[in-house]
Amino acid sequence: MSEEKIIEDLKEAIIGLNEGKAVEATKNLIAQGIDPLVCVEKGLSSGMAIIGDKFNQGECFLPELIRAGNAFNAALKVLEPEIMKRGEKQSQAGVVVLGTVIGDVHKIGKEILAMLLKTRGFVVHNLGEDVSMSTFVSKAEEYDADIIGMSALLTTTMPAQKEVIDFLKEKGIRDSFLVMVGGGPVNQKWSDEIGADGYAETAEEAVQLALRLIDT
Ligand code: B12
Repeated sequence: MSEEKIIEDLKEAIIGLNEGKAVEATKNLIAQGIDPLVCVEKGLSSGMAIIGDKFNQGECFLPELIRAGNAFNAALKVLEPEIMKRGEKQSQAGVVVLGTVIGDVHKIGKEILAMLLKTRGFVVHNLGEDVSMSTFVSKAEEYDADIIGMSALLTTTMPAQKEVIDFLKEKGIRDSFLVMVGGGPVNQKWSDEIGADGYAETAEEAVQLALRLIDT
């Protein structure tokens, strides 16, 4: 079977909300030696984008989003060891505390980012989802983090990224941490507006950003 066909199968499995098929297609892709990041980008993420559009247009609802999310996560679990194996391990690029902001339970993009950061030698403390402002800051202090990474997928939860930055300023420790922000509705303009140190659109770009931030 061709690479395109299996990637299409993976994308279709996400659109079809079929966890079993997503796992099967992922295993086929690994067996064929296809780059796991291509599987994430062209298979899983593009399938999920279509589900998002359908949800937007009222063609599918919350239960379908949940099932698509489960299929995505199951496939990602299969890919994780392969991604880790291929990563260019470096020694201790830096320490990152990463989480999805308060009020927001979207985790898929953050999990991909956590995984990719680990493959590039970052120590990642994944705080999970629905993370409060004080947790971001206290964990960053506790782990002596270089970077605080915040994901927000809802326009209504984006302001929580600003609140964390404002809280750091209030405590007089803004300069102790680099802050990067991301997630669907987030963009460079927002990042500049709230005084973050950087924004990236994809997890791959976020890793490059993290390396750049640490470098400077
Ligand atoms: C799956 C999904 C869900 C699942 C989440 C499952 C899970 N465990 O994560 C569930 C069903 C729980 C869900 C719930 C809701 N959802 Co939802 N969901 C989605 C969906 C379809 C996909 C999100 C996703 O995982 N994408 C795939 C990943 C790989 O992409 P990503 O998250 O954007 O991450 C990439 C980048 O953004 C970046 N990145 C991510 N984080 C970070 C962090 C940093 C620091 C950096 C630098 C980069 C970075 O790297 C990632 C990889 O490249 C999107 C639609 C879409 N197109 O995004 C809607 C979407 C985000 N949801 C939406 C909504 C409205 C909701 C609900 C409010 C629905 C409801 N009525 O209850 C609830 C909110 C629940 C809550 N309080 O959080 C809207 C948001 C609209 C808006 N702009 O505010 C969207 C856009 C759907 C739509 N088109 O309307 N959802």
